[in-house]
Amino acid sequence: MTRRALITGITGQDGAYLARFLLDRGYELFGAVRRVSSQPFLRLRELGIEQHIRFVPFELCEFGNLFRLVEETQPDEIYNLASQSFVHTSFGQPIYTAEANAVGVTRLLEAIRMVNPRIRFYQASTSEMFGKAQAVPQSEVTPFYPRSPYGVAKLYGHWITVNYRESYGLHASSGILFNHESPLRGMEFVTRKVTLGLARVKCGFQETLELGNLDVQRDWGFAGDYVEGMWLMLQRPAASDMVLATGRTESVKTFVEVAASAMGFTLAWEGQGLKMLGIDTRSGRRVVRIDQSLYRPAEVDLLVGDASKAGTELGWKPRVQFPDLVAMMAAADDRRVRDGSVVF
Ligand code: NDP
Ligand code: GDR
Repeated sequence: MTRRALITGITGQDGAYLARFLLDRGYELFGAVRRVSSQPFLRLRELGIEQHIRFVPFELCEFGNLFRLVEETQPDEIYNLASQSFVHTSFGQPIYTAEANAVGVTRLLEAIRMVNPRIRFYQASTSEMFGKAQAVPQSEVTPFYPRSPYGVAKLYGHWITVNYRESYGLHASSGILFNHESPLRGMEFVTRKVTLGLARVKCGFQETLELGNLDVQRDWGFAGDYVEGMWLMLQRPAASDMVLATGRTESVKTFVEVAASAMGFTLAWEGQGLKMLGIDTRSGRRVVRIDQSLYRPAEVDLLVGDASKAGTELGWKPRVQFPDLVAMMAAADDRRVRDGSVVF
């Protein structure tokens, strides 16, 4: 029998890759989309799958809407990828972030409990819950210490998922995913900002690339690998929580260096702290500058995940390695900027 899935946040990076993954496995797919005035379907169009998805109106902050959505679509599986996902914005919009990322999860779980408690549920939890990391590397048993309104709200989303599993027996899993990137990554996140910015600097459309804290370290994987892990979690007989990560951490500075090299720059650093500059030694151009306003009120300095539970129980492991990920993103933005294709 054809399985039916509902993805919230289908217009985002992970939504696009997960949609393609599920369509390839024969799923009937509903994409929950909120009304926005801009073009929300660019990623799905880039993957050539827009026409295979049935779109349904959706807003995480409206219980009635969520209830009707679950009742009308009657899915076997729900993947809750929708959220206010930008950490920096959460400092400026902490209350909305909590409404969407914390209480929004409860609304969806309540709707599932009322409509059909047999629906399997995936919650998009995050390594940001580890924040000021209490152990290195971080695994399912590492204590949480979030450092932003985003991380705090997601931690509520994580625990309410655990709570509905334990209280009502829902098949509800929380995937604690470390950063995962791709050519479809939003432009506000640092990896994509770097690859797009450098491509624009290279073509003369932008003077310099302005960045915040370059010393922070992240465990960066490829989004296409991570959506498979989400699906595998829902195929298990019993729900549980799992870390997905590569186990390798790199600084933002290293990401910039590898991306610059892939774009044909020869980057050297001059100066210290806020005065640091990234110079292209061939042309003498100042390619990278530091902008203090891009620093966060509280930072997450080091994340590196231990995904051995997912390896053992799901047989999951990431395929794309860090240098290949950077090269993939750099090549995509270099091409997009050169041929003037749609940039999102
Ligand atoms: P994106 O920012 O690319 O996508 C977020 C999605 O959420 C978009 O489809 C957006 O819709 C939707 N959305 C935001 N607010 C609402 C709302 N109030 N009601 C309905 N829909 C809303 O995120 P990613 O694809 O990168 O991430 C997917 C999920 O995984 C997110 O929850 C994120 O927090 C989490 N996560 C991501 C990681 C990563 O490294 N990518 C790591 C760990 C967790 P619209 O297009 O209308 O803006
Ligand atoms: P993150 O991703 O906060 O880890 O959240 P982001 O790419 O925004 O930041 C990573 C690190 O880079 C530093 N940084 C900058 N960040 C941005 N965006 N822009 C800059 O100019 C810049 N300069 C330095 C940041 O300070 C930060 O330390 C992502 C999101 O996808 C979340 O939804 C998800 O939960 C986590 O990853 C895991």
